[in-house]
Amino acid sequence: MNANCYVPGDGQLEHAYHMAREWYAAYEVDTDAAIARALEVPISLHCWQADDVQGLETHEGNIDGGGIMATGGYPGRARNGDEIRQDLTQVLTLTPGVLRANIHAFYAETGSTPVDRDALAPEHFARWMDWAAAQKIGLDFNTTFFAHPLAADGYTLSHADPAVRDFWVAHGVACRHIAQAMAERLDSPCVLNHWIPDGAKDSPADRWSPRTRLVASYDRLLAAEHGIDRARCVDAVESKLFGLGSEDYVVGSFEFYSAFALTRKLLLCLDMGHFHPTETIHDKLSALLQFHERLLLHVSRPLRWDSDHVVIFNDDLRAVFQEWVRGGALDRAVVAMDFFDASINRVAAYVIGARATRKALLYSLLDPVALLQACEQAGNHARKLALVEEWKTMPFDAVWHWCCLQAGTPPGAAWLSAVDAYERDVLAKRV
Ligand code: RNT
Ligand code: ZN
Repeated sequence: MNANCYVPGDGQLEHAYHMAREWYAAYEVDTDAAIARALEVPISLHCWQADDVQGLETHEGNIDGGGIMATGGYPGRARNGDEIRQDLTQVLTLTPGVLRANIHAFYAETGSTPVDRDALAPEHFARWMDWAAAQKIGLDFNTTFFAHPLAADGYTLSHADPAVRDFWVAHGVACRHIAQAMAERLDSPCVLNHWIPDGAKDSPADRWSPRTRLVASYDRLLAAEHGIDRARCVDAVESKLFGLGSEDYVVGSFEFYSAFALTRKLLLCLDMGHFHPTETIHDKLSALLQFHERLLLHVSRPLRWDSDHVVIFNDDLRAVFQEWVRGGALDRAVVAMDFFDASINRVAAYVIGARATRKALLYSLLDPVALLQACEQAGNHARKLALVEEWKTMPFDAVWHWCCLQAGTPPGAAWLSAVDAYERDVLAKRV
């Protein structure tokens, strides 16, 4: 197939855009403004799609992954930090708009000397920071409370053994210093997300003590005495409904963290896969944002369970961003991706997910909010519904292609040629 066959030439795309712009303008929607705004919102690219959430530590034997599991054996998995960065660099060139990179603590590069999680320091992320500086992007960070012998029985910060809790509190504090260093070096606040796997497979007789201990551990981890500047290191906490091996009880549940984040002024993280299978998160935004200043979003795609499928431009994603836009609250959204698929080209997986996220942002910014809300206020619900329906077939693709071109990235599916070449020249050689 001809590499250029995926899209028409730029002249035709421009023509199509001008027609689309007029069409939207008839409904008082400014497509130029929507494109500019959509490109501004940072999307944080998770480093863990490149290597199937393996991390860069070396462990003896099998280590429990805390219920996180990438399935599939497609060739080309990144095997070290350089390969992950090489893959992410490729993704940056194919995804329009402002991007960041999101690093997990177990992607530390400590040379030949293993450094345990409680002793990690900014120097172990020097290569990540140098790379981000060269790419002119910011970094976000994550504590890694899984894939470690001290997490093997399924409890970390809420563990019954104080020595285990101490270790993980020390890990959290170490990560806060690292996040602060990343923020300083790159001159951009670093979101530090905390997710723990803690929970029980079946019928715990005591649901109370682990939660009480979890509050105490986090309070130690977040204590002022660590001297962390919270404008630089922005701590976030991520809730979950269940995990593999914690089906019955998760200590850090949604209720736990929504109250905890509010009382400690933390960012609450909503992962799209961390709710009941038919429960979507868009309706939660207007409720939570009455009380929370901002929310962190883990853009993911649960298929029947928290399966972390590659994100696509589907109803759920559109509904989430539409809510933010309709509430005039897009500046209160912090957007990060969280999915992993080892069964397809991993770089393509990144590009599909990141472009779908940007596309959903753009789509939401083209929403005729004022018109829809006016119909609703006037009691004309049929008109509102008709417009909602009409919107599904507006010439959105012309605006999206133009958005890609404005950002200097390939329109349409033209990015596939670059990924094909990258697979041939780089990924296929990783054996
Ligand atoms: C796990 C959480 C968490 C992880 C990453 C790797 O269920 O979603 O965000 O996916 O920290
Ligand atoms: Zn997540």
